Amino acid sequence: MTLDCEPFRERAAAALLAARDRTRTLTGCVEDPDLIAQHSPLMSPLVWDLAHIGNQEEQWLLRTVGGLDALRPDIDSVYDAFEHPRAERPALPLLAPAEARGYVAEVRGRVLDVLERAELHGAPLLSAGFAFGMIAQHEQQHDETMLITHQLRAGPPVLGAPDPPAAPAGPLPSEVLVPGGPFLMGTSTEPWALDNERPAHRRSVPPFFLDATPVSNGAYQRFIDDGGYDEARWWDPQGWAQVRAHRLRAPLFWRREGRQWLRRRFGVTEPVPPDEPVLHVSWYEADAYARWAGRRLPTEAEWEKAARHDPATGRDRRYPWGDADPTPERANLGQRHLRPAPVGAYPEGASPLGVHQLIGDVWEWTASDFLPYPGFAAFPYREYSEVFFGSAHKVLRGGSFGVDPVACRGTFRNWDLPVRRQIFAGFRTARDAGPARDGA
Ligand code: AVJ
Ligand code: FE
Repeated sequence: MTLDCEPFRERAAAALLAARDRTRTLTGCVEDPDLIAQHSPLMSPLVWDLAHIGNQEEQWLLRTVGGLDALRPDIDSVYDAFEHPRAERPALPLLAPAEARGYVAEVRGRVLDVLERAELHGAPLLSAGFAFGMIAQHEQQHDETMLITHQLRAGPPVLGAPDPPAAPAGPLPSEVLVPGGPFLMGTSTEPWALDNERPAHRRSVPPFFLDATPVSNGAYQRFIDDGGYDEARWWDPQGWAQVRAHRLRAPLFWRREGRQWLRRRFGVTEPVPPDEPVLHVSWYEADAYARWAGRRLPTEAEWEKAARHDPATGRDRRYPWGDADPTPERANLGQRHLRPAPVGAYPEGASPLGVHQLIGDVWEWTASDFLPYPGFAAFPYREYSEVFFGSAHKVLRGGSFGVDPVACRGTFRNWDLPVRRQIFAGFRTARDAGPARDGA
């Protein structure tokens, strides 16, 4: 069978271009000193991310796929994320901003030549343009990382975006019953799915209730007002230790002024909007809130079943709304807005059962550790997923306003340490639907 490469070639070129436009926005909106500076020990200097994007692209698309000689083998080690933790990166001999820009542009020019003549079938690395899709996703992931750096950066705002849509009038049910039984988790067919999303496999979950929307700031504030941060009983012991060590009282970037909570968002301070999904909470804060509410975090399998399974047809789809790609009407993705939308603002993105905003707005912490699926095979490199498997990292699902659609789908798995608060993470809660709790 001859596969038609052309649609994939076009899709790959468009995805690489979109990523680069965004990288240019994120690195072009500040002066050079702000690119070199480290705005938080948690993050790299922006200019490290920039050249790292180019270096990964060079290694995979020019050397491995294109079979070309290395352009800058001398900088591989500087931009190897495993050799140098983020806190140490400012001290490395980094390319200066102008050099870094020249480097990524030169790599990209050659990559487009490689893409022009590549056969996008056969070898798994090239099949459906996978390697190009992987590199576009990698750049977009670093774009989200750079957006986090911007959020941590002090000073006046440099990024702008229109407000997201408002929520339509009328309340939503607070929770939705997801019937128990099997579904297909993960994928073996999504062309650009990364190794940890594979392979598709049957899973069964007991019936459960899931929040119809992410937990809002208003709801989270009730936990704060009820003394949530003062009572050990709501907290995982490690989370309680973090609360005590850092005297946590509220999500990151929140500040109390008199009776009001304010928060800083990309250089602007504003009252905390009660109807927006809560953002910048750790897994421990999400877990504590859920326990306080008499609930729990959903498992990763529960989240994916709610996001992909259509009980009416028994099919498992790519997104809550079906198989079609995300649009601005369905989900808040891609830094189109610089904040999550109010809960309920994306009725067109809801699942058949009426679960809203599973995709976009905020990454959602799940109860689950980041583990391989049965039949997992590292591809194309162990350092993307495999070295992170284990109990240290918790899985996040669904994607934030800061992730591009190319790196977000019903099967996509993100992960981070449970103490992390600077990422664009919120959560929703669940409860068992066993007969004992029915109607409780
Ligand atoms: C999947 C988002 C956790 O940013 O550390 C970027 C993605 N991997 N470069 C990260 C990634 C290599 C990764 N996350
Ligand atoms: Fe990377």
